[in-house]
Amino acid sequence: MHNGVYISASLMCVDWLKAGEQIQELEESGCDYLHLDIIDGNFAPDFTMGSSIIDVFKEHTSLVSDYHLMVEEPSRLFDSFSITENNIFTIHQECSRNLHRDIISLREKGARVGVALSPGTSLDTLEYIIEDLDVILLMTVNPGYKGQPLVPQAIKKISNLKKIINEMNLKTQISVDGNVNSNTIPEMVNSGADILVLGSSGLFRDDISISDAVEKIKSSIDEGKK
Ligand code: S6P
Ligand code: MG
Repeated sequence: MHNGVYISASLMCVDWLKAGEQIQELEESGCDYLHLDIIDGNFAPDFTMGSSIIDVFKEHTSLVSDYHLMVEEPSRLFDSFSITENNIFTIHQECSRNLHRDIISLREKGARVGVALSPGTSLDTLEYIIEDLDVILLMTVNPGYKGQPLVPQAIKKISNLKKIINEMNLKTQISVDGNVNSNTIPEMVNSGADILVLGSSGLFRDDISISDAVEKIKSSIDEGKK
């Protein structure tokens, strides 16, 4: 955690041929979470990784798992993942036919429960479940790929959600995912983001090392907190 903000590194943006080294660098640089994107080729295009790959990484890192399931009817997969204490497990509002039931099942498994909203989904859809959530993940790009441009309206959504959380006196954290980097972090943090999901634009870059990128991220967080 840096200045009250958590850094979650998106595994789908790692250089797979150097994955071990890069994960060690993430740990040494002070990242908090390993963000695990699971995509089913249906709710969102393409595929990423399944439990067998994820479990290998889990065994070899001290970073806490931050699951992000972009799959239809996610409850089909709850038993496939080895959820351990303090793991964040996030499912999409748009994907679950019985969202409240899914939230309760995840809590029974010991997860910190998250619900994600795609850019086009209104905050109103959370009205009757918000009190049951530890994390709300706001997608700031459309689910599916790394390297996409920011959906600009998503910034306003962060501050609107923060207002609701404060008015209801909740401890729910706001996570932001998509095009999170030095250009966007100050405004995201200033609007109320608590967890930053870092991918190709902010953390896994060709021009600077992971540790230099983390330093840049930390100073962008400080700028947003001023
Ligand atoms: C996208 C996924 C994300 C990406 C991350 C990419 O569907 O949920 O977690 O991995 O957003 O970051 P960037 O900086 O390439 O947009
Ligand atoms: Mg994600």
